[in-house]
Formats: sequence, structure tokens, C-alpha cells
Amino acid sequence: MSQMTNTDYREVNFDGLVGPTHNYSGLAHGNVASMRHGGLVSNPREAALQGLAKMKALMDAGYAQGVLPPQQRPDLGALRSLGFTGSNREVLARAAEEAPQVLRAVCSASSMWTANAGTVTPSRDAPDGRVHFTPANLQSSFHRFLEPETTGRVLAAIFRNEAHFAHHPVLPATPAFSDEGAANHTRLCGEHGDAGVHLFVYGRQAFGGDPAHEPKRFPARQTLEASQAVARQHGLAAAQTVFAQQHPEAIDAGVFHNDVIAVGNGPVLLYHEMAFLDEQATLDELRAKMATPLIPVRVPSEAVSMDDAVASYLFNSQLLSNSDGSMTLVVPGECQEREAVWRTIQDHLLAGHNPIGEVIVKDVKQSMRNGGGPACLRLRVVLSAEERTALTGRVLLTDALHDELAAWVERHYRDRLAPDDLADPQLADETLTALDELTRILQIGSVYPFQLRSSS
Ligand code: SUG
Repeated sequence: MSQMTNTDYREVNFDGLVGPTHNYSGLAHGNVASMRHGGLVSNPREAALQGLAKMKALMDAGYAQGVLPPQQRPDLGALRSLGFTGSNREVLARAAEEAPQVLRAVCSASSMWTANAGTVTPSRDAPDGRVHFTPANLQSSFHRFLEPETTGRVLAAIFRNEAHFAHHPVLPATPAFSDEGAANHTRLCGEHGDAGVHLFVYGRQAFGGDPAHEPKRFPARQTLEASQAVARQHGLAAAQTVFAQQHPEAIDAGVFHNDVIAVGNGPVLLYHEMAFLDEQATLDELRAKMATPLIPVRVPSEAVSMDDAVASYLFNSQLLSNSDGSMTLVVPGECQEREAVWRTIQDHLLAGHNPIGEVIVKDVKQSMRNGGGPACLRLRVVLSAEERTALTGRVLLTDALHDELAAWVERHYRDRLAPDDLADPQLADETLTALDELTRILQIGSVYPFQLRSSS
């Protein structure tokens, strides 16, 4: 083990590159943006460039920025497993004819929301001093259930060095262990390199839960049992964890992940009063376990209604640490469009007694229409300097990498995609060509099914 101090640790935000099949198919039940925008024409090129612009802006502002590749879509292997046979073109044509909804699902670019890629425990908190990863099973929806296998391969390719990184199996993909990854996990601490307390927020208890405390309208995507299993895999002790139930009314209002209603960073927990079923008990337990004083920043319903919270994605902001101890909040453009939200940011957050000293507004509208804000688009990985050096591939953003990726997007992406276009076999060919080139740009080796097997 090295003798590094905690100043060597930095949070690296690994954003998901938006894939070439980004589209609006209305696939996500309980995600009101996805439900509302199903059928619209998307612009995959603009979506990918918006994502890259966010990454570049944060890199330029001095934050460590990483990038994760999109997945192979359409997922031809999934179509074959469902009984579609023949050449790739025949498989696509039959799926379009016989099961258009299935075809839409296997074309989703949903891996862009890397907050759902998995759960990560920094080495500082793990008993073996390694960074721990568990890809999320995402079993709540078919289109996202397709992600974990490739996610696991991508994470294992980038965080390959076994002296520093440990990879755990995906939890059993069954409702009792429904897991949506870091979107329901917040690490609270002093500085990133200090010991942290892990707040796991779940929507439902699979075994012995009280049905009266479950949402009625929309599904709860994270179970207590899944969160407990991830904590166990990573070796986290009871003194390092807090398990809190999400408020069922929030889920029914469209808060399908905790990161749509709360965000934490360092000792700050910014949350809406409807985030937790038992707000006081959650704060009390965090205070009891944290080594530094918790700084709760509570937003009441009178300031921001649930509807405004869900429509603006105020809480799906990134909260980033600056070297002077202040924090920057990266909010989606939709926050400016809602007067109550914008006023709360100015009067309550920026002017309040808390470290939030700056707000950056980023336009990620293409992703937002599918219910993915700035925080959904990134997986936070706290890494020491040594761990950053141990990464495999060219995945930490630089000006040169940004420019290459932007040029790659311009070369390969369409600027218009309607759900019916997903049946176009040309789109599948374009995508494979683009992804093959991407793995060379990122230098991560073969991670896609079509690179590993000849038939898919
Ligand atoms: O799982 N949307 C994603 C959005 C995920 C946002 N992530 C976080 N909150 N961390 C979801 O609901 C919509 C895809 C479509 O409709 O085509 C979708 O999957």
C-alpha cells in the first residue's frame, strides 16, 4: 500500500457517451419524461455532442472527467435469444415485422445513463484497499436488463489492474434483488479521500416489507435486499452504511431513482423534503455514523413542488468539490425554465449557509427527454493518484480525446431518428462500424459481442 495522503484522491466522473441509436421509444414506465416523449424524433448526433460538451466544460473547469463507451445496439444477440434467426438483416426485419416493441427495446441507447451502470466503493472505504464495482442488474425493464453483461466487460477492461480494482458479479436478476446502481447510492464524507458513509436508498423491501409503504402507481426499482447485498460484496460494515427507504409518494410522482430527488457530495446532502420515507431517522443515522458534521440542504415542497422537481431535475444535478472547499452545482437547462426552481437555486441554495457557491447550467435536452439529467449521465469513481495511473485505455478526457470523439460523432451519427427508423438494417451496420472505431480510439480492446463472436 502506498503512503498517500487523502489529497491524492479525486472524484472522476465517468460520463456515458450517447450511442448512435439514441431514440424516444417511451420504454421506461414510471419515468414521466420517457413516457411523455415516446414517439418523438430524436437527434443522436446532437445528444452525443451535448454530452461531450458537458464533459468538456467540466474538464475545462478543472474537474477530472472520464468517458465510458456506449453499448452495441441493436442487440442482435438478444433478438437471437428470443428466437429470431437468419442473417442479421433477416433477424432485424422479422423483429420489426413481428415484435416492433422488442426491436425498440434492443435499440435503446440507455447505457448512456452510467449512474445506473453499477455501484462503486472507493478503496478508502473497502477493507482490502481496492476499488469495488458491482454492475447493476437493471432487471426492472427489458431494455436495461440488456446492459449489465457488456457493462461488466467494459468496467473490467478499464479497471483491469487487480491490485487496485475488484469486480463483483451482477446480483441475481430477479425482482427481489432489483438493483439500479449508483443512482440509489450516495457516499457522504469530509473530503473525497476521507472515510465515507454509504447511503443506500431503496424503494421497496422484497422480503417482509410493508405493502402500505410501497408506491401504488409506479414500480420501485431498488430493493433493500439488493442494496444490502452490494454493501456486503464490497465489504462495508454496518458502521459505514445507512439504508433508507425512498418516499413511495415520490416514486408515484415520477421519482424512479433517488438521484431524481437528492444529491450528496462530501458532507452535503441536498434533498427534497419528500425524498425519504423517514427523513429525520435518515439524517440522525447519517449524523451518528459520519466522522464529519453532515450539512443537510433541505428543499421544502413550498419552494419546489414535486412536479417542478421532476420536470426540472433540480436534484439530478452534479455537486462537485472545488479546491477552496466550495461546491459547484451543475444543473440541466430545464431548471432555468421553471421560475420556482431558478428562484430556489438563487435564494435558497446559492445564498444559503452551505458550501454551494456556483451554478453551471448545461443543456442535455436530448437526454432529458428520456429522463436523464446531468447526474444520470455520470458514474462517480473516487480514485487515488495511483489508481488513476492504473487505469487501462484512454478514458480520461483531454482536449485531444474530446476533439477525436466529437469528430467521430460527426462522422458516424445521424441527426434524425424516428422509432420506425430502428428497423433500417443500415443503422445496425453504421453502429457496428462506429463502435469498432471507438474501441480503437479509447484503446480498451474488444468489449462488444460483435467483436467477440462472429454471429452477433
Ligand atoms: O432507466 N430512461 C432511463 C433514464 C435513467 C436515468 N438515470 C438516473 N436517474 N440515474 C430509465 O428510466 C428511457 C428509454 C426510452 O424510453 O427509450 C430510459 O430508459
